[in-house]
Amino acid sequence: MTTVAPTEAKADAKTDVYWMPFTANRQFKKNPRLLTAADGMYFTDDKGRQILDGIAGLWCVNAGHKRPKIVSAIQQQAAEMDFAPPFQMAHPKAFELAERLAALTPTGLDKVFFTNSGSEAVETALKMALAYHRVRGEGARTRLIGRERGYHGVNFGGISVGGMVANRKMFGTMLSGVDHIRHTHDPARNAFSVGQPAHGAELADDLERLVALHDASTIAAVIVEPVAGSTGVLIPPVGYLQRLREICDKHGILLIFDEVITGFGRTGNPFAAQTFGVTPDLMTVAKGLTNGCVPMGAVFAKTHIHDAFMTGPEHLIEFFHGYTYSAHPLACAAALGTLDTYADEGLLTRATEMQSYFAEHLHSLKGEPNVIDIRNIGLIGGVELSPLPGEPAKRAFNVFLDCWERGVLVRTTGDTVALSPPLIIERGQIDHIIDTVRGALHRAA
Ligand code: PXG
Ligand code: PLP
Repeated sequence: MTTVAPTEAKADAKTDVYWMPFTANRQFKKNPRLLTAADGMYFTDDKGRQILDGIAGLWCVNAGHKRPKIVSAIQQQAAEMDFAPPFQMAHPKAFELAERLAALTPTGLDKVFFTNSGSEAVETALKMALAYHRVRGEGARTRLIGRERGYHGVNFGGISVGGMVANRKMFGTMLSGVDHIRHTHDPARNAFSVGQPAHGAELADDLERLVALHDASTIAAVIVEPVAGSTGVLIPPVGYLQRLREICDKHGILLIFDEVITGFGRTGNPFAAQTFGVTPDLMTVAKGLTNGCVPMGAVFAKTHIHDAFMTGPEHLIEFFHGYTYSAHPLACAAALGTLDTYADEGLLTRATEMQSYFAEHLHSLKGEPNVIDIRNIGLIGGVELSPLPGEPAKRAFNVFLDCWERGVLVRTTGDTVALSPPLIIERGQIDHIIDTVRGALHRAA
């Protein structure tokens, strides 16, 4: 092994070894976009430019960057105890965090299981649902239902219930016994809706179609994102989630909300379940749980689901599942620092105050070149563009590159430009993001 001084290594950095995730590697490496520092609403790039963060990193840095309480919590924890085994052992911060979180969740979601990402939270929730039915003597309920256009991370369970074709088509048969209800995107009726679209509650009845096909006695759970993020910001129609809840209750099917993006203030309440007034049986989170600072995810379960496992001999493990890094001390410390920061600044409800300003400015993009729909809720926005003929996703990507050149970070998925700024955003920064996108739309026309 050769040793190189850090400065030399930096100057020499090559880009060919690192195989980047969800990235056009060859294109990126011709002209890398490198971030080297972050503070508040801004990144700094390797050329010293300030980049306004319009997407909270990747929907995760909800309190903004480099927040002092989070930084010091992580620093102190690293110096105090690096690791504690999570199986048959624990450390105090894991219990403290679980309790603090349960105080924020909708009533009844009072048990917390820790993971290291949203993808792992999804796998955990799906396994919990299957095992729950089995321990209650309904082991025939093995079927999992997702939704077209859903994103539930990249592990095998998540892509099986997920509904984005590019994330699925390369990977064989995935889990068996999975089916999907229809997505809710209906631009013919709902284009340019401000907030929740009026039409489409009846799309939840598609679950009845699958019940008629498979029989409820074979179905364990339905998983949906309350607001679909990765697929391009799809807001649930008025009444849709309520209807899904009713159908699940009628048939004894567990309802799982994947709140990896919507959790921790994104829609104006701690969780989207509260914004929409519908409580799931299981809820997955990640991202904003630690403000993106240390990887961590979690599953919240209703007490009766947890309690159903607590029946056999007391010395036996009740749920054969867990990760080496479940409730990692650094992650717990970061999450506690994050919850303190959210509480100090009222961030978990701040999107409620900002959303009308955000919506008004976002929707001012209506009529700009190639804008075919605009969608919003809380501090999430999606601007859908008509694709360049024969080149899907390229127009939006050109908008992304143009904004980057002008110092604003947005995100694109397909031909939708997505915005999800840190919840600390000020009005002037909203103006700046929207004006930059507006200019980019003209240049990409
Ligand atoms: N569920 C949902 C609803 C998500 O949005 C995951 C699970 C997976 O989380 P991890 O931590 O394993 O990545 C996510 C993640 C995008 C984008 O561009 C969104 C996510 C991840 C990467 C990109 O929209 N969401
Ligand atoms: N692979 C091997 C060989 C392992 O020993 C382990 C954990 O002990 C894993 C995978 C799972 O790793 P993790 O618990 O970090 O998810």
